[in-house]
Amino acid sequence: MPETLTHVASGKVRELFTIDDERLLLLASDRISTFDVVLPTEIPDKGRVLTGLSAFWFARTRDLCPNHLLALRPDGRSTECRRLEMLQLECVVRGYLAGSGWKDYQRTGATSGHELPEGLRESDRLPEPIFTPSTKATSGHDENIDAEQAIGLVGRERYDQVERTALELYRYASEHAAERGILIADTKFEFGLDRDGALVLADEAFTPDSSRFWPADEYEPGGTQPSFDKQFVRDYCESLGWDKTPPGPELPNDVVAGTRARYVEAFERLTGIVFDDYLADPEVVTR
Ligand code: Q0N
Repeated sequence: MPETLTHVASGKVRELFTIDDERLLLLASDRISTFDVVLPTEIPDKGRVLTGLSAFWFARTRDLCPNHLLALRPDGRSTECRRLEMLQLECVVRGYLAGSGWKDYQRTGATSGHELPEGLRESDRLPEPIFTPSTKATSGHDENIDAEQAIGLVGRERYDQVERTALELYRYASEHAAERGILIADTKFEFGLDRDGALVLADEAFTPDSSRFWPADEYEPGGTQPSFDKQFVRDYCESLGWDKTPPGPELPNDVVAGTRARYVEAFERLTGIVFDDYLADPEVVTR
């Protein structure tokens, strides 16, 4: 008999279902978004790449922080997760100055209350990684907030624990990735609490959808950097002169194939595992 699952939440490219009182099923689709718009064309195996990468990082960071992953299903794109009480905070760590961090800095010289040195250029590496929490926007963009505002949402002790944990996770993964030619410019985590009030890493971890991945060999601060995974899609969309409002354009086969190859390349570089071996047995990433 097929399972009957109740839908609990949808993101742009992922969905969450209830399995029972304690477990959720997180399903990663092959949909891709660019300029905040989900495109009508899918990237084959993108959901499997992201699921495998998350499971890889969860397995390797268990000692830094427990996580919600209970089981990786044989399809390679769905995972059973512990149901948690989620913290109402987007936990962002930045090692480089990009996106909203760069925008904040240009306006104010700071981001999320971190005063930064003068004269930084777009995409510069920061003197040290910083924790820049934001609100969970129900519509539109998350808004960067400072420590005081974040403490108002989760309390001081929890804030200190989340900041410390997020920075440790980022240091571990960014060093691992940099040794393999990928810069993790920034990354977003979601944390929850289990029944005992223990902090648990949830959602996805260090995927190209939750992070900015840059090819290290093309890194050139002083402007925007090419995206490791989505650059072909962005370039193609720019070439059309599309106004970046929905609906997005269909992607031609060569852009789909090139983009799929980049996702697979990120997976293989970061995990050291051949992607076909993951497809044959997803558990290889957790061993
Ligand atoms: C949860 N989100 C974020 C689309 C929606 N382990 C968990 N327990 C309870 N709630 C959540 C999780 C997780 N992960 C996370 N919403 C609920 C929104 N996204 C997540 C991906 O799917």
